[in-house]
Amino acid sequence: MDDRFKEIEEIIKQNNLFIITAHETPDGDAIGSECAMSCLLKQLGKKSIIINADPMAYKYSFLKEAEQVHTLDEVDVPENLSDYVLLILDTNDIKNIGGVADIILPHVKRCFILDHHESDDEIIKNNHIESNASSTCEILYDIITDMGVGIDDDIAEALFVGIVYDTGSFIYPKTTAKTFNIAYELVKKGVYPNFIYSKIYESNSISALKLQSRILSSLELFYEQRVAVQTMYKEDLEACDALYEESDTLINIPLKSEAIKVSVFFKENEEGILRCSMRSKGNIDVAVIAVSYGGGGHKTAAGFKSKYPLDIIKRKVLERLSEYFPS
Ligand SMILES: [Mn+2]
Repeated sequence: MDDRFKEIEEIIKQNNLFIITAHETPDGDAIGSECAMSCLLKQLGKKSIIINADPMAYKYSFLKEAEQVHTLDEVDVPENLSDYVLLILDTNDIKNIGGVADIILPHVKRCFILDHHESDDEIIKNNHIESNASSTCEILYDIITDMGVGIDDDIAEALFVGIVYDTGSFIYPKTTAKTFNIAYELVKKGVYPNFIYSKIYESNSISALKLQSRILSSLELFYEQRVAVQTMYKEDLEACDALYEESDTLINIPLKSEAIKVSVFFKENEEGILRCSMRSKGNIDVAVIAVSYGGGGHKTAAGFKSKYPLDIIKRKVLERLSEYFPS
């Protein structure tokens, strides 16, 4: 048994009822780790429910365990919440779990976070956070194997989805030899990478294609074409008949240009709530900006929910970035 996993493994062994959740607008790593965790608990004879604040993107519905993924507004939240342990995956920021923070978290007997984002010491001490891991699924692979539970087809596919998604198909900075080693083990178990690729990257709707065209046309360039800003209003979603979660990879497009060092995406959801997402290349730390507005993330990928209207927050973020681009 690996000492690093002592606490999470004891929590799993000593309890029987679990609610699994992850961050809002759950991505491939959030869904993959939730599904794999659900399979792990099932194999150990435990009962669990996956409950998220936001709906899952359709593209993940091929995962067998995805039928266990529920949203807060369509699930019957158990009445005996004080008998449940809440496992929070792929975020260590409680603000990021949406309504689960108000409706479930205050009433459960215990909460435990399993994550790979940067965090403060207090949270790291009481939970399991490995900020050098490529993905939550990478950590979960170690836990599942450490617990001696077999990696079946459903677990293998779920973990592979999370790793592929969070490493940008094995190219982002936290991709290591270990990441490839886990992928190798999962492929040996029968995961077919091209099948996963087609499910994640070639299964978008026509609405998503129209949304991409519309959002790309909102592109503005600043600081001698080194900072890209894209904007999405809720009216854009309506006009394309698209879902908010279908916009999640559009922020990566500007970074394909060599000159672009920072990509900023201001996006309103269907309710008009404005979020700012940022991605950077090189030595530009966008997490610092996100944290100062109550958000979080990594050095090269971070975001926050804006309390300000678009024109004001856009000016503030561009001002913050000016230190990297002196004129
Ligand atoms: Mn992740």
